[in-house]
Amino acid sequence: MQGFQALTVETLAERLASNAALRARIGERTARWRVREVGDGNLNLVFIVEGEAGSAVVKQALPYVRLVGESWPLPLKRTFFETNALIRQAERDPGRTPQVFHFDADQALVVMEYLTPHVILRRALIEGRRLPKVARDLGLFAARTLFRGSDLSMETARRKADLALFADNVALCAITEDLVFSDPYFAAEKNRHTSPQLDELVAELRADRDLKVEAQRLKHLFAANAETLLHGDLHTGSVMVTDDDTRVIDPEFAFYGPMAFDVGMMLANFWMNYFAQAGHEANGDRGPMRAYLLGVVEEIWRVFCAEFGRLWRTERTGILYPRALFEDQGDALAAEQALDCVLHGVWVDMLGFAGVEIHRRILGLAHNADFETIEDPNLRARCEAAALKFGRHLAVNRSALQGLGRIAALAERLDAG
Ligand code: SR1
Ligand code: MG
Repeated sequence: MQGFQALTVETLAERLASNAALRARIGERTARWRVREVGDGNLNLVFIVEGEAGSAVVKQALPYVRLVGESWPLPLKRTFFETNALIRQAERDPGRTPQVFHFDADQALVVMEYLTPHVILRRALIEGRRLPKVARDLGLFAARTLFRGSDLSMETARRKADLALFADNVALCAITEDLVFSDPYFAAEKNRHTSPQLDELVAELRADRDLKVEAQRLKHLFAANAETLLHGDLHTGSVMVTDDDTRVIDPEFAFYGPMAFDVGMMLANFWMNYFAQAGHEANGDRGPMRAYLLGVVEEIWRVFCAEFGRLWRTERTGILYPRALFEDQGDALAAEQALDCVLHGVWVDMLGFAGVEIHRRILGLAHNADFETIEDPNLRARCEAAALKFGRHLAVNRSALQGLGRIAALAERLDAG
């Protein structure tokens, strides 16, 4: 076994040359491989490799957080979790993830399909691109992966084995536990809100008892409700798109947690992009884009509920809500009543998770380009302030919120200042 060594653009071809399957896929003449490092995420190296026969992406974990450096060690095993999650997601929603070609545990690397001409969804939204299929694709992805990874669907021994397998993803869960649920709400060392214009609002949020209690209740859910296999980091930087295709990438944070977490994080990132649009107005009128984004949120949720309901009626084969207690008793409405309860629980918690995700992207360590690419600091601060207030409303009032129409109206009011 060779000890771990980080790949470089110069060494990659030689290091992977002995793998016949990769040579067949990329090109036998490895000296002709063209290698670029394109990783712009917070954690890993990402190489695009193109050769005479084809192409691939090589993703390699580093033994530390790339964004911070060697002072923050991080287990290499995250590539194992990512690979296993990709395999399961491909079974549960075929065609929605990149195909995995090769995994090397010692070198913490996974080789997968190079998606081209895809771009990162977050970038496309910042540019004002309206993707016609993305809402439906993401709604279906969430419903299928969350339902099919749970006790609603899985055979219990396999589900418990998976629960144990992913339970070891402790370090990445700890990142979320700290960065999403705690750090934004006190003067944590890693925090860095970049707009001093927000100081007063930030102090208000950190003194907000109701908000802090809700954030901890959500953290409790995240840590203790091992409901299904989550993607774990389902933001718009984890999605690659063309007009016709949507692919979900990067599930290295995968673990068993509450269904509402993936849905909430996903919607939060569309809402943040909505609040950032005012900062990108210089590149053209963003009115239609704003309407599109609120429509995307509504469509994701509608498609998610419809598909979840379809799976509930046709694939409910796990230990939860057994048919013997519901359909087989001749009470046609019983299973529908139970479904409504489950979806209502996801709705309420999803709003809370969305609220804290919005806060952490402005107040915590890991920011997003939606706001960070707004050049005018005052304008950026105005966009961020509106998003922070929106996030607070979602997190604190989640049990009382009545539907996406009211939430869209609130977003429009805050956006208008
Ligand atoms: C230290 S890692 C910071 C963030 O990057 C990842 O994409 C996750 O969102 C994580 O919270
Ligand atoms: Mg990522």
